[in-house]
Amino acid sequence: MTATFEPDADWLAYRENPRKPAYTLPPGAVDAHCHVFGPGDVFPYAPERKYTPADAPAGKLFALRDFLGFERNVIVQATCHGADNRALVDALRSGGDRARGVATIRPGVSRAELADMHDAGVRGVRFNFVRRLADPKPDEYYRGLVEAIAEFGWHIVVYFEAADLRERWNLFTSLPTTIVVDHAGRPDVTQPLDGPGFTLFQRLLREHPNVWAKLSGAERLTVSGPPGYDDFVPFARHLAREFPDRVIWGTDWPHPNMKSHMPDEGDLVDLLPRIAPGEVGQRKLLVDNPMRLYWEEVP
Ligand code: 0GY
Repeated sequence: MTATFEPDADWLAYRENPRKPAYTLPPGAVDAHCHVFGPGDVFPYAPERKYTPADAPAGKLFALRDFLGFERNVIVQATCHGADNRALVDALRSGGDRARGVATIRPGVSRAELADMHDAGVRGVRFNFVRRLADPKPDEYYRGLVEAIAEFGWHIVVYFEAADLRERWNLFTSLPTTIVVDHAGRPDVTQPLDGPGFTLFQRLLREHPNVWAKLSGAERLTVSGPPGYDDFVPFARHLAREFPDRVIWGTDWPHPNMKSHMPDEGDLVDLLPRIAPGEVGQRKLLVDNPMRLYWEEVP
């Protein structure tokens, strides 16, 4: 019997018809943060999930990629699939060399499973510290997983609330791989750039050259709202200017758990020339950096 799933009552579905962005993406641009959900009757959602989404299958993601003008995707395993990476691997295999992935793994994962995911295009694992999405674990839990992936040369993606950075500082600053922080470390955009939260996050990047930032999440972090997301842009622009070789960007399609509004990806893409003014910075953000991280061969 196949499982059927009803999305959460307050679930906002992605837009079927986003507008065409005014900004033309550079050739080879990578959408370096997006997800696939299900479809649930083929790839069931995890029993331990904290939300049930509407399906958002790979075919829709690749159609959006082409419509917006991206060349490639980095698909990040979403927490609603737990550590069952089958939907991700299926999407990666159908995306071919134009897709790479970030998986979720648990202790006990076998070498054969990791090798199969590597073959499909997985190049990293994600540690999620956001409590409404995943139950927190002690640091040792994550250190064990780091050992498991060492031979594959994968990096680690971390997702946390800005207020929790201090608590995990020792873990993050002792990991031996590249660390990519989701959604610019989730700054409080009502605070100034030199407020304590964002200052600590910048210190993480300044003192640790293996730490990168994803400049995504405008729609999640904004208070001022669409289409301009004017309060988020200065935070992303600051990071793009200070750390031009360690920033990447993604649409975050299909925008899980958005409650205030469902963004138009045309608006999100049109933030890019404001986040990274100038051709060189835009190429680094959208092409060179993600290509280095996800498409260069690792040992
Ligand atoms: C995101 C953000 C969220 C959800 C997830 O894996 C997930 O479920 O990452 C969120 O709710 O903030 O990056 O998609």
